[in-house]
Amino acid sequence: MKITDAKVFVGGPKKNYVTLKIMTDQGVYGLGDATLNNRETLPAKYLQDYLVPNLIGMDPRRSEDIWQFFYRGAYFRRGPIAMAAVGAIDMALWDIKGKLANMPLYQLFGGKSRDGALCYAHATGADLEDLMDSVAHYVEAGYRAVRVQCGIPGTPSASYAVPEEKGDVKNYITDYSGIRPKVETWDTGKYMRYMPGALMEIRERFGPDLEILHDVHHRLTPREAAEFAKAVEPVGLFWLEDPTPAEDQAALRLLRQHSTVPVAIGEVFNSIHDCNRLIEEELIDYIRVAVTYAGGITHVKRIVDLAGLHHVRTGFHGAPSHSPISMAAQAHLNAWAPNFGIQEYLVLGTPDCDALFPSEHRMMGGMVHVSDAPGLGVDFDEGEAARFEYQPGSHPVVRLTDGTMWNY
Ligand code: CS2
Ligand code: MG
Repeated sequence: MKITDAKVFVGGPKKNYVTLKIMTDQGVYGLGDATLNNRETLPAKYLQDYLVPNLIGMDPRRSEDIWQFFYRGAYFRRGPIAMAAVGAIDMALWDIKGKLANMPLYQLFGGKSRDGALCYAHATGADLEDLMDSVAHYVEAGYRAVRVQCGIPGTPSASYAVPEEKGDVKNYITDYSGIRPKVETWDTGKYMRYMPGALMEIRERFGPDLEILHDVHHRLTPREAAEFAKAVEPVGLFWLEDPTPAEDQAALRLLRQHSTVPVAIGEVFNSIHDCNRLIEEELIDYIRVAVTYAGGITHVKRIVDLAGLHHVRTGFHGAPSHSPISMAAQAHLNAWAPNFGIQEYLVLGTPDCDALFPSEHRMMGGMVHVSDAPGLGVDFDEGEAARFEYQPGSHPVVRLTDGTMWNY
């Protein structure tokens, strides 16, 4: 069996998805997602110029050897661009494998460990009352877990994932009005003084059963993170996400010494080497990698197994950054993983997106129910894809109140 061709598409509704389609001499094809928010053309070029020409003629069933060929074969390896490209190939090869076996992928991993996978939505508010309305909306829609982000009084512009106007939704972080980023302001002191009380008010309003998550988006130093974690402990968070910059694996030691708040980190990690110490030292409770830019199913499965040895559960990244293809790959991993924790889930549900990526994966009662179709269980409509083209966009950048650049 041989790979005969592979095509890369960039574009999508309100989003630049990078989609890989691998064709074979037996008519079976596989799909992969190489989307890398705001840098979408780069994994596409890496695929087109370097990986796809090598892929033609290979046996698609040898997914492990192909992964090793592209990983070990690159002297300058790893990083989000290369790992997104390798990850897309890997997903597509698993899709082909499942179709050849006539089984959904979760069966090839070891079968289902659960019927539905708990997921969380993003509630956002320009201020706390606005955020309460947003939380209520998701609770009414059946979600049992909600990530909460709100504006900080006295901070001059919206901060991470917070809408500028009351009632607006801030799920899509990218601004497609151009390549130059908007500037957001961050004030650590105001945030640290305001947010613990705000989180407590949400807990009091919605009661003990709602799972509440909060994302700091890498903005605190280790000492500040330890103080913040201690302050939010009475809220009973499901997790505190990215309290410190992700580059520093030792940063969480101080937080661990001062607080028992569950910690989640890893959405920007690209390999097991970015998180092995965090996992082995049991400095985190949830690992947030995404199959997209952490090297696909083959590599993420290794991370999940390492995590399982150390009581670390999964909480895969599922921002609208990912296409329904990698969300499908994660749905299969979530159905199987003995150490599944939760899934961030925002991607399904817009009619344009569903038409571009038809699938039977279903969200019901705040849980994702995996499709039983062979392979990934998601398709890609090339006719629909022709309606969209690449649109340059940018995340905001962050400055402190005196103008100093800070972590987005
Ligand atoms: C976020 C992301 O979902 C999350 O937890 O941290 O939305 C992140 O900001 C984006 O993926 C950046 O592209
Ligand atoms: Mg995050």
